[in-house]
Amino acid sequence: MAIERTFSILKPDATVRNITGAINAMIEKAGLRIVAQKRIRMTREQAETFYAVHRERPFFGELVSFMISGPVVVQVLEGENAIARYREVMGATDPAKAADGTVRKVHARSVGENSVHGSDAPDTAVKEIAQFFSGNEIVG
Ligand code: 3AN
Repeated sequence: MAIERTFSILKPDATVRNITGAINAMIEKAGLRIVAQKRIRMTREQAETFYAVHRERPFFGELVSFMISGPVVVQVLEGENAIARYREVMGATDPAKAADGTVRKVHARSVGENSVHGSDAPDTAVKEIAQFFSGNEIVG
C-alpha cells in the first residue's frame, strides 16, 4: 500500500463548536498522521479559488460564505491510502447518509455545514496542499 498525503479542512462549524480536538482524535485513531496544521481565516478569494470546481453549482455562494464565516483548520494528513482512508473517516457528504462512527455522522450539522473537507483524488490533493502550505511547513 502506498503512503499518501491528503488535504483536510476542519470547517467553521467545527471551530465554532470547539470540536477540532475531537475530530483530530478521530483522524489519529484511524491511523492518519497530521503532518501539517494551521488555523486560518480564509479570504473570500481563497475560498472561491479552492471551490472553483463548484462555481456553477447552486450552492456555491452559500458554500463560500460559510467557509469564510469563521476560522478553519487546514491540515495535511499522511498515511497508507490517506486519500480514500480520510474519506472513509469523514463519511458521506450528507450527514444523514453517513455511516455510524464517521466524523460527519457524529458531528456534522447539515450537507453544507458538514465539519470536514478531504481531497477526492491524488491530483486534487497535490493542488489543494499547495494552495495552503509550503514544503517546509509539512513535517512528516
Ligand atoms: P465532499 O466534500 O464530500 O467531497 P462535494 O465535493 O460534493 O462533497 O461538495 C463540496 C462541498 O460543497 C461539501 N463538503 C459541502 O460543504 C458543499 N455542498 C455539497 N452539496 C451541497 C448542497 N446540496 N448544499 C449546500 N452545500 C453543499
